[in-house]
Amino acid sequence: MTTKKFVSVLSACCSILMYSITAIQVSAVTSTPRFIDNDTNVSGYSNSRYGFSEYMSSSSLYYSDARIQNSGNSSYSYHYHFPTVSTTKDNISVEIKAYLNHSRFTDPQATYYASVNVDDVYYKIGTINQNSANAGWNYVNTRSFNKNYKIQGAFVVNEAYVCPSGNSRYETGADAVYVTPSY
Ligand SMILES: [Ca+2]
Repeated sequence: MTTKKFVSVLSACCSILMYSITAIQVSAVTSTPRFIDNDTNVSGYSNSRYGFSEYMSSSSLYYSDARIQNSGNSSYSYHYHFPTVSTTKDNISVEIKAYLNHSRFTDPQATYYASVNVDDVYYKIGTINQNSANAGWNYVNTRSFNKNYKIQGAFVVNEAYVCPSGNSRYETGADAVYVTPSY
């Protein structure tokens, strides 16, 4: 191969490489974190609940407050509503983090759910042992959803909630959460 030809091939390879990099940048993932606290206007979003009637205050809690419920009834739930994150892309993942920092939060299997479309169905994102959790922010889990979960051609994420495990020897805490849809 002559030097001229080699330069020409090299140049073509560079062009393909640059094109590939551009293509990767175009398909970059968009992450939209939503922060929601309980009961306060600190996050600007709203809450609703079944059970979780006890309101607690402590300096260790996020914004000094939380809600708590005996873990015996797994049909109770504490809900975090937030502005809709929507996409028509064919895949989405939802990550949940929970702020846990109180000795009464002992549920070994607190379960976190999120909505992913306009239907009234919520999907389990993950569980966490609130008793052994770090004092502060804890990663719960990330779950991915394929296009079969889309309704009316879109993913629509605007709510998450936490449920007790069902074991009445413990208590489930509901303090601040981060819900991050990525697509
Ligand atoms: Ca709080």
